[in-house]
Amino acid sequence: MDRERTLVLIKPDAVERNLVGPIIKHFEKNGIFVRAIKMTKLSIDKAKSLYAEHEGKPFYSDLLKYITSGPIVAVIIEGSDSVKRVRSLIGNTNPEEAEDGTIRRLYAISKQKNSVHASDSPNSAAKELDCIFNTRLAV
Ligand code: 3AN
Repeated sequence: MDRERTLVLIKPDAVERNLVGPIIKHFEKNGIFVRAIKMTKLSIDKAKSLYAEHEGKPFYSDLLKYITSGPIVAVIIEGSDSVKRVRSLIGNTNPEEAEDGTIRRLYAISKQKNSVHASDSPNSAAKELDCIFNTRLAV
């Protein structure tokens, strides 16, 4: 699909360390197109909806605390095969296992403070974009 959309979140650890510019630049220099951007702070309800699949896991409550701890930057990406391309640019969840040159390898601190989120399928992208940007109504 030519204009496939996906969601990227630049997480609190990266916003706090002034990494919004470098992360967006990393996408753009790899041919990824930004369609919309907003800075926001996730409510606990939105965080629960975003991370519903992790409910019950040992790191779940820390994850909710962390992702709601400060501002994030939410980005709509649009372009051919964007879900896969963006996932490959961000790298493995664990920065120590992420390939050289990926965003998480370059900037992430830990598995939890791993600087960026990106939707893992077109289906999750649709749900997550709606959760953060109300895309059923706008954009
Ligand atoms: P990804 O973001 O690479 O798709 P998921 O969906 O497995 O990874 O995990 C969602 C988020 O939960 C991660 N980005 C990370 O912040 C957190 N997380 C995942 N696994 C762990 C873990 N073992 N310990 C702490 N946090 C974790």
